[in-house]
Amino acid sequence: MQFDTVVRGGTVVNADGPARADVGIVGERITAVGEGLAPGKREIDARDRLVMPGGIDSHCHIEQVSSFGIMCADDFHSATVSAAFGGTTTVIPFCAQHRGDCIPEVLADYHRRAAEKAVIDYGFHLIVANPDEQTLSGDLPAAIETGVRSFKIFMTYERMRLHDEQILDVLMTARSHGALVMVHAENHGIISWLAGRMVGQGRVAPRYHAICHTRSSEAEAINRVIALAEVVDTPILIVHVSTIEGVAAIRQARARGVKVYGETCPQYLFLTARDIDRGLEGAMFCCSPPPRDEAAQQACWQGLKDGALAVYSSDHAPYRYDASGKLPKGEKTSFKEMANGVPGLELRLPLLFSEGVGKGRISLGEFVQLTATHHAEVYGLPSKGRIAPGCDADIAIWDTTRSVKISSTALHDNTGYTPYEGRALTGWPVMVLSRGDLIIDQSQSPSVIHAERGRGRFIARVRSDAAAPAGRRIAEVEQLAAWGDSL
Ligand code: DUC
Ligand code: ZN
Ligand code: ZN
Repeated sequence: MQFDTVVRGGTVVNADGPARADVGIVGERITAVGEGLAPGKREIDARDRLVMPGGIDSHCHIEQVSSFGIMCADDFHSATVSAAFGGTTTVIPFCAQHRGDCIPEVLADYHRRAAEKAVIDYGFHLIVANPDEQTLSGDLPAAIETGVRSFKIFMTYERMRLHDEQILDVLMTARSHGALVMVHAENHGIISWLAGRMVGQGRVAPRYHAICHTRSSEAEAINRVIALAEVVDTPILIVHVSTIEGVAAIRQARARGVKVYGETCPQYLFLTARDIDRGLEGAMFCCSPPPRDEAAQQACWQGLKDGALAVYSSDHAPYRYDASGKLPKGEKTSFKEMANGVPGLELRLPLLFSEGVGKGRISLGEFVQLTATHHAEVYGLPSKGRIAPGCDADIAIWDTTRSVKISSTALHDNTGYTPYEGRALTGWPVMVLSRGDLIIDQSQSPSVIHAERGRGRFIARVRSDAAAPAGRRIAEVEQLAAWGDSL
């Protein structure tokens, strides 16, 4: 069979490491990987380049209203264009239920907006803020049936947080229907009590945001939700882990057989609380949890190396540094009023490549695992995250020698700033293919995008092994079972 495209002469990198190979593509799929493939109708020269799976960003907020009621700065077009320029070919943003929202309407609304605008493929997680009977026994199982196989729940944020009994309810529903629960784990009481005191004392600058979101608040919440998950033997994924204690808690639980996965993000590897400590402009670095210190960065790198942290996502939550986002009350905005979040879709991979692979902290195979393959495995995307026959031809071709000085003016999201302004990175995704289409070409200047609005497709995700119970019950529950009771 003649190939439509052959990516020729490059070094293909999968989770198990690099190998010299050509990649043959027919239609939207990879059909062959090997040396000396027959000519294709189109040939892409990948000599001296790395040929890697396009990134999967399994944690990003797109065209979403936050719990503070603020619409983020990117819609499905600007966000997915930005992702593609950064080498990402699949995103899994959130459909957000706010209290009082009807889940089928929420899902239909996000589907409609994404279908009109996305330029790369996407799945959805569902944020669950109101786990009532209708949600638990009707809406969540129905959402799972449509391929929305993960929920995010919050242990903090006044308008989103669930208490422990509600968390157990959501876990049981996920267990019964094969979905994965993602958890924003921070202790609400610690944060809100400290914030109340700070504001009462007139301490309202962004730096107090980092002070109130203590390390202990993350550690307590991670340990508590692991305990809850253990009671009902239901896998969980802790998102945006930022602390030494958080990484350690996940590692320890995994060592005793609990199915708990961890995620970290660029802001916890490349920023610290000092970035927030620069007056009002610190708002541009405020996210929850906040960046910490160098020791916490080291712990996150170590977690990525040893498996305590399985995935590296952006938590892209773009808010402009103006009244529409970070500063609803202008210069008088207190840290409690500003939108939480930092942009990161476009720079997620270049930052990890340059600082991780380039500085010898991780191998090429680990880079692919953390940015693509593990996301596909954990979230049930069997056709994504690998360069192998049968997989979608979602490919990023990297020039490992290209040096780039980061400037927000060269980025494609709508945030208007980047927390990484001025940094020098080495290594850049110069060509990006999505289901066989060459959608981004940055191999020459000016760079070109060939991606129509709406070409991205919704991917219904499958039940993943990661979401299956470990088959392990803690002693107290075993005792219940022995008495003939069940959960
Ligand atoms: N924290 C979140 O939980 N979500 C969006 C951004 C942030 O900082
Ligand atoms: Zn969160
Ligand atoms: Zn988030």
